[in-house]
Amino acid sequence: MPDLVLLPKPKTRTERPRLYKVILLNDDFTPRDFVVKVLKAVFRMTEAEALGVMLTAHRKGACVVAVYTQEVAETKARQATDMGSQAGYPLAFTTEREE
Ligand code: NFA
Repeated sequence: MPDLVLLPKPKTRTERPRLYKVILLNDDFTPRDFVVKVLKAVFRMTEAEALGVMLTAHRKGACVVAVYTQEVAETKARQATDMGSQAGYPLAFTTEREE
């Protein structure tokens, strides 16, 4: 019996996870400072970052907030949308798969 048998190295491929964008949608009712508060709380943004994202959504209709794996993106979009609902606002975040 040989002491050592060299086996072929298995060819594994580690695929990168698909990423999902969280998108903030503009509406006519949610106060600007409330949107900023939610962005800071859920997405750990600074005041300046949150203000920039809020203003872009306000002007253009929507703005990408951040990119995560599917589970994290969907959870954060739900948490942020829920904060608006709880306060009586139609604030909405959606997720979209990246190309
Ligand atoms: N358009 C809202 C307002 O003028 C602010 C807003 C910005 C709401 C971005 C939702 C998203 N009060």
